[in-house]
Amino acid sequence: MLEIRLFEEKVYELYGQNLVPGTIHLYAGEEAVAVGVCSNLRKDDYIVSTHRGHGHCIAKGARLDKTMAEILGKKTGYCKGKGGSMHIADFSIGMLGATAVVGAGIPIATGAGLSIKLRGTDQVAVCFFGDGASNQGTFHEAINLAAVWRLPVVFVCENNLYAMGTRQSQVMLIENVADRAQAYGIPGVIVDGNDVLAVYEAANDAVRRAREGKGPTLIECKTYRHKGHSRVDPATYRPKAEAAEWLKRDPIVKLKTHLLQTHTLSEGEIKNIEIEVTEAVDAAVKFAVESPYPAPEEALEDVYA
Ligand SMILES: Cc1ncc(C[n+]2csc(CCOP(=O)(O)OP(=O)(O)O)c2C)c(N)n1
Ligand SMILES: [Mg+2]
Repeated sequence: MLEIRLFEEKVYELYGQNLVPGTIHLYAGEEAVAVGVCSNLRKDDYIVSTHRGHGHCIAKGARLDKTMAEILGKKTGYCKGKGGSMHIADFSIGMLGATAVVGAGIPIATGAGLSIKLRGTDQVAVCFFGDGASNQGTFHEAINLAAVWRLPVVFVCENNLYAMGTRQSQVMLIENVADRAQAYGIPGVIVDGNDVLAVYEAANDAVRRAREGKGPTLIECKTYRHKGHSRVDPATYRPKAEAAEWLKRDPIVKLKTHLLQTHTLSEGEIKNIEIEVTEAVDAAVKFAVESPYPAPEEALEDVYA
């Protein structure tokens, strides 16, 4: 979680230095979702991400340096610098891709689930998406098919209360996205998305069910993004008291407190983790900044297979 947090802080800094082409959507504040879920996955399991995907990549085992290089549009990035922040994919770790099209990843996860079933393996496909995406037609179609065919898919809704500047209550008359699971006859689970251990437990049950051939689960993680929707959005549409309340529930502080209180880790051990992670992120930034851009004549390479 700390790797993701410090990575995102660097992305924000580099964006301010005009080193990031396009836009960015930071995952800071939502780290417990990606980490709690992906800690249950094997390398050969699949995930499908969103426009807010850096944290999903890192949690699934992507390298920090190649991820940062891709975000900076460098040749050494996961997609040779031609995808950028919203198009990072690495099939070798089961990261099927981020997508800029809201809701588009949900049927891709169902497709991955169908592929697993047809090949007869015990892999699992996990789909991350937002509260906003849950109002797209793709959500309903893809979950219904996955339910009917009992596909090994875990649908993970990251409900951060907003879709850009639109509050969930303006576009949904229900409070819980998980309640929609009933309509497809699958379990719907609500979990504190800022509590990594709670997310881990919920995902553990869902992944086991999927591997055992019992079909999909919809998990709704209640969370909050620390920054605005994208770029330098100051998020003035969010009530100050609401933001302050959620900032107090920082998932990293929450876990740190738990680890100290249970004497799982000492202050010194936590400090060492912080130093180690800071160095790893700094090294990734150095690698990315110093890497070359792809040459103009490479523009059409890899476009057609
Ligand atoms: C099909 C589609 N419609 C609209 C947009 C513009 N758009 C980009 S992100 C976003 C909000 C998505 O909200 P949510 O699914 O809750 O994810 P979050 O950004 O909160 O993580 C919208 C409307 C888009 N990229 N694609
Ligand atoms: Mg949202």
